[in-house]
Formats: sequence, C-alpha cells, structure tokens
Amino acid sequence: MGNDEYFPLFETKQSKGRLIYRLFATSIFVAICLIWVYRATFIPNKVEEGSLGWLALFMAEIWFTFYWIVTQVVRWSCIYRYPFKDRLSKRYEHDLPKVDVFVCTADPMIEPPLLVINTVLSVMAYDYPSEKLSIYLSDDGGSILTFYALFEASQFSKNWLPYCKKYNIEPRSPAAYFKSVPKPDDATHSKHLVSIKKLYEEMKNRIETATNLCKIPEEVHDQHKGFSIWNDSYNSKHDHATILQILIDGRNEAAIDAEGHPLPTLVYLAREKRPQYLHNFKAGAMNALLRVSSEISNGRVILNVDCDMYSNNSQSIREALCFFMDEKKSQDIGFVQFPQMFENTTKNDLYGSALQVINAVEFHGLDGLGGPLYIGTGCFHQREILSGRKYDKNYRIDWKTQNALTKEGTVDELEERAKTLASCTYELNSQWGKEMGLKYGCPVEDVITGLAIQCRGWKSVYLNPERSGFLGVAATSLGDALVQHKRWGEGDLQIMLSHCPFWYGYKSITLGLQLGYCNYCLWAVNSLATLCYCTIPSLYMLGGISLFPQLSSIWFLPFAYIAIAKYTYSLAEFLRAKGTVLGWWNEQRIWLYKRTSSYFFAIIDTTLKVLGFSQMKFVISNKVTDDDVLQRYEKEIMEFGVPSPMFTLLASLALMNLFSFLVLIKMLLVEKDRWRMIIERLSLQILLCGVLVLINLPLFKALFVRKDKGRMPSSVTIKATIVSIVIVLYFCH
Ligand SMILES: *[C@@H]1O[C@H](CO)[C@@H](O)[C@H](O)[C@H]1NC(C)=O
Ligand SMILES: CC(=O)N[C@H]1CO[C@H](CO)[C@@H](O)[C@@H]1O
Repeated sequence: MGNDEYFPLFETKQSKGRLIYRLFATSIFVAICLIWVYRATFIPNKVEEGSLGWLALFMAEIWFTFYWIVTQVVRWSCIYRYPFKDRLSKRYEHDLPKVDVFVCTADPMIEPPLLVINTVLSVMAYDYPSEKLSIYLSDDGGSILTFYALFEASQFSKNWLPYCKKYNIEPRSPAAYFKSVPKPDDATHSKHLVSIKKLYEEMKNRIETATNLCKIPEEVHDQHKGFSIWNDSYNSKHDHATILQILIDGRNEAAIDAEGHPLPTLVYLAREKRPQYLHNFKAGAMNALLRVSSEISNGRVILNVDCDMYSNNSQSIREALCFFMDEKKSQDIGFVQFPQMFENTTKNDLYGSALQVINAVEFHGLDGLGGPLYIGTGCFHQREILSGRKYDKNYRIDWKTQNALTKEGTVDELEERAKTLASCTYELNSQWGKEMGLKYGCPVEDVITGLAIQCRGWKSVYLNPERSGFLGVAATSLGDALVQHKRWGEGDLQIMLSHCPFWYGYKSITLGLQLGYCNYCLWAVNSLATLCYCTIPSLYMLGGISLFPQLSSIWFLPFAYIAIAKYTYSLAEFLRAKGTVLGWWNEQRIWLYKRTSSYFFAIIDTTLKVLGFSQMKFVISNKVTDDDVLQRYEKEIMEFGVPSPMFTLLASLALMNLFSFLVLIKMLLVEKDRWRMIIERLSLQILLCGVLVLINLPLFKALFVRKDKGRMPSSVTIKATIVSIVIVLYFCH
C-alpha cells in the first residue's frame, strides 16, 4: 500500500436498470389510481347489487395499495456489497480482533445434538487465528445429551481442525463435508479421509445411541467433571443452577490439536433456570452469553448462529470484518447480516422456505435504505453496539489495541466468576433486555433488537456472497412452515404495535427504512384483505353479482394491466433469484396459504394478547423429520398428516372456491342462451375463482385422492366440506 493511497476494505455497488424499474412501478401506480376512481364512481346503491362486497373489495384494494407502496420501497434502490478480504489480511493480519461465536440451542429432541455439534465444529474450523476465536454453546434445554455431544466434539476437533486446514476443505461441517466429498487424487489425503471419516462415524454412533437411549455411556462420566453436575444439583430443565463448563480453554498451552496447533476456546452454558423467573427465551439466552463471554474471552466481534446453521464458508469472518474495520467507511456500521439460506430446499421449493425474493431482492433494497433487519442468525455484531452503545460521530474504535487483555485466573476461577453472570437474578432491576443486549418480550427478539440498534444511530450491512456463508435446515412440512410464519407474523405485528417504526424510528432512521420494516411488520395485516379477495368475488359470482368491470368496459384495462404486469414481473424477479417456474407457482400458493392461515391466526392471537387473554409463547422450529415425511418432501408432495385449525381453514377456502366454480359451470351449461352474458359480466371473478381452484390442486389431491400418511386427516376433510357446502348454498340464492 502506498503512503497516502487508501484502498477501501469493501465496495458498494448500485443495481442496474433502476430507471426502467421506476418507470414500470410508476405505470402500475397509475393503473392503481384508475382502479380507485372506478371503485369510487360505480359503488352500487343496494345490497342486492353487491354494495357490501364492493365496499369490502374497495377497502382491500386500498390496503393492497398501501402495502404495494411499501414493497416498492425495498425495490427502489438496491445495493450490493463486496468485501476485499486480501486487503484486510494485508493490513490487519496481526491485529485481527477476537471473535466470539454464539450458538443457541433449546431442545435436544427438536434440535438433535449431532446437528448442533456439526454447526459447532464448522465454526470452530473457521480460517481465523484459533487463539482469537471462542465458541459458546447456549443450551436452554440444559441437557446432558447436548453437553455430552459437545464434549465429544471437543475431542473430535483435535483431529478435524488440522484436517480442514491441511487440505483446505469446504464446507467444514463434517456431516455436510462427508455427504459431498469427491474422492481425493492424492493418496495421503485419501488415507487421511478414510481415517477421519471413521472417527466421525464412531462419534456419530455414540452420540446417536446416547440420544436414542436418553442416557450417556457410563464410562464418560469420569472423563469430564461436568457430567457430575447432572447427578448432583439438577432437578429438571426448568429448574437448575447455571451449568458452565469451559471444555477447551484457549489460553492454556495444553489446548492443542493433534498437530500441535492451538485450539479455539469452547464453552458450554446452560444458564440458571427457576420456575419463578421468566427466562425470556432466546433473547435471555443471548444476553446471558453476552455477559458470560465478556468474562471469558470478551471478543470485540460477535457472530450469532442458530444451532442448525452451519458455516459453509470458512472465510465468512474475514469477509464480515471488512465492513467493521475499514478506516473511512466503517464508523457507523453496527452489524453485518448474512442471508438465511437453506441446505435442504428442494428444486421447486414447495413451501417457499428458501425466501428467495427476500434474500435476493428485498434485503438489498433495505440495505440501500440504511440496513437490513437483524434476523437472529448469520449475523456479525460488535459487542459494544449490541450491548447498547449509541452512535457518536467522534467515536473511533481502535482495532489495534483491542487484543491485549487476557483474562487472569485458572479455568475454575474463570468458570466461577462467569457463572454468576448467568443467574436468574442477575438481570433484576437492570437495563438488560431493555437498553442493553437483546430486547425482551417479543417473539422476534432479533428484529426488534436490530431496529433498536438502528434507532441508536447505527447502520447495518447486508452481505449476500455468491457462495452462501451459512446453511440451515428448512421446514419440511406445510404445518411447520405455517407455524413458523405464524410466529414471525405475530412477532412482527407486535413490533408494529409496541415499537411502531414510524414513531419509534422517527428522525433516527430514514422514512424509507421505516416503510421497509412495514414489509414484515404488516405481514399479518395482509391476511384480512387477502381473505376478502379470495372469498367475496367467488361467492358473489354465485348470485350473478358483478364486482369488477365487464370485459368490454374500458375500466377492465387497469385491472388486466396490473394482473399481467405484476405477475410477469414477479415471475421474472423469482427467476432472477435463481428460482424455477414451478417454484414460482409454489411460491404463489404458499403466499396465499401464509396469508389466509398463518397470518390470520397471528392476528387473532395478537388481538387476544392485547386484550389480555393469552401470553407469549415461543415455538421452536422443528429440525427432525420422519423418514417417510422426508421422502414425500423430496418428491415435493405436500405434507398435511395431522389435524390443525390452519388446515381446516385452508381446506374450507379451497373447497368453497371449488364448489363455486362447479356451480358456475352448471349455470353455464343450463342457461345456454345466457352464457355469453355471464362470462362478459363476471369474467374477472371467474378468472379469480379458477386460479384459486388451480392453485389448490395439491390440496384437493390431499383431500380426496391420496392414501399416504401425509394426506389431509379425515376430520379436517369432513369439517371443511360441511362448512364450505353450507356457505356456498347460502350464497346460491
Ligand atoms: C456451499 O459451499 C460449497 C463449497 O464448499 C459450494 O460449492 C456451495 O455452492 C455452497 N452452497 C451454497 C448454497 O452456496
Ligand atoms: C432435518 C432434515 O429434514 N434434514 C434433511 C435435509 O435434506 C437432506 C437431503 O435432502 C436429508 O438427508 C436431511 O435429513
């Protein structure tokens, strides 16, 4: 580097084709205005002519317009980030900051210990100086099985880390690596591969046996002092003292791998739980980790990953640091968020779990407005900022002086000191959960914390590299996908109610970002308008009442233009985000299902909560699946299987549209002389109803055709059939 020449550590590029996009969006806006004019001018006078339905649709359209504007905001100015990690190495290789990695798990049955330690091993194997890397596993399940697995992992890492570094392999989660590794050309590597794979398989068997038996092998009790805690002072997962074990102490010279290189620090934490104290779910776990790690390693930078989200790129830490350590442009960057990508999505992504459009478009748009949301995994924070520091333009972090401090004391002393920080009472009367650390009281603690950080003046960065940094496990059944979205929809709606971005972020984040947040905070509210749109037009069609312009009317044009333009654009956007056409069609279906079930129930539950009838729950996403469920998932057959009110609602809506469509066909066949007129008057309603029938084909199959275990349970079929027949008969007159 020349004396006064400055090479930035990252660059930011704007998306191409903005102007064209903006013109296109404007044309849609004009069409929307015409629809408003049409709705306002032609309101029917009488109920028999459909005035109520008309008003409902008008209101739905007003809502859609507002939400459409919100979705335009995140497409208006997308930006893309590119880090230069070679420059980082050149300038800072000897001054790299300490990094603490937080992995959170909550239940060994839902999140199997083997999955958890694969994530742990993948982050231990980062291409980063081991003495500056510490890994913390927070186990809210307080399970000896998880602790045992982590103990096994600490042993295995002594062979695994040198192997990763010697052959520079990727990905560094053993399970993912062994699944895809090609046969090496080199004979020593081949031999090494065979032996390391054998070690892994043996460990895997031990862990899986222990998990299945719910009991760890007798002989390991003597191998680590930690195991005795479960015998001595442990009542249940809801009632136990803090369990804190430093499995590998990176300060210790004996902490070396099989080839004599240092190992990263590895810590197990199950914070204290007592029935009389609220534990605040994942946010509580993260805050305990923040304090405990400050006593042990006190890394400046924190990476937070979910236990199912392994690192797919050993360079990710270095990439993220480029955004924190640039001398000129990093001053106001609070966190760096990677997209949430999934390992086990199928080709056409039946449940839309890949979140392709959010990852490939919307978050880039948010980045242009001041920064993406914090989504709770795959995110790099600066400790001080996460802990509550406000932005101050005169404050500069001096990265070079940060590493001097090493904690004094033996491991036992360190454990004793750190333990008290994870007790139930530590947070009483403190700012933890309010101004410090992650915020409490919201099912999406991550999003609300990210918003708070941005409101303290910090920006965030969205880093979406070609090769994914982190890969997680996607929902493999419809029920799981819907429940997950219900939690998101509900949490985001709560943010809207308690920390509405418009007033909470007033003057501290841009209006654009405030609107950007609404994309997610208003997910749930969308359900009402969507429910109107997929019931009213079809039902009014039965009585021959027209709610849209006739085919020959000039007013037909704006409707047609919006439908065609919007869907063409959405298809193009989806294909650009590396989706398939069938995947797009599936995405439309899941979009409908989320809005008509997950978000609808989210609204109901939120209302009950506001009125004081129910309390916050936190549903952990399922990460284990039966074999036959998995087989159907891989064949992209929709999974129902268990009764659920959401399925009943979805099936009723689908059947209602099916029966309406059948009645229409009968009408057309019987009234031979009038069919032209019916089509002319009801064309858009017929089209809408037809599309709703088509998109529900997999659901009809599950109701009436399939015989496998994943079909719709008959109780749901019966209820939904009765409900829909009654409603359709009512509207036939
Ligand atoms: C994960 O990393 C591997 C290289 O190890 C790469 O080939 C693959 O494309 C990555 N996966 C994703 C989804 O980016
Ligand atoms: C938890 C889960 O369902 N994992 C599956 C992800 O997909 C791969 C292959 O498609 C399976 O082998 C995993 O079991």
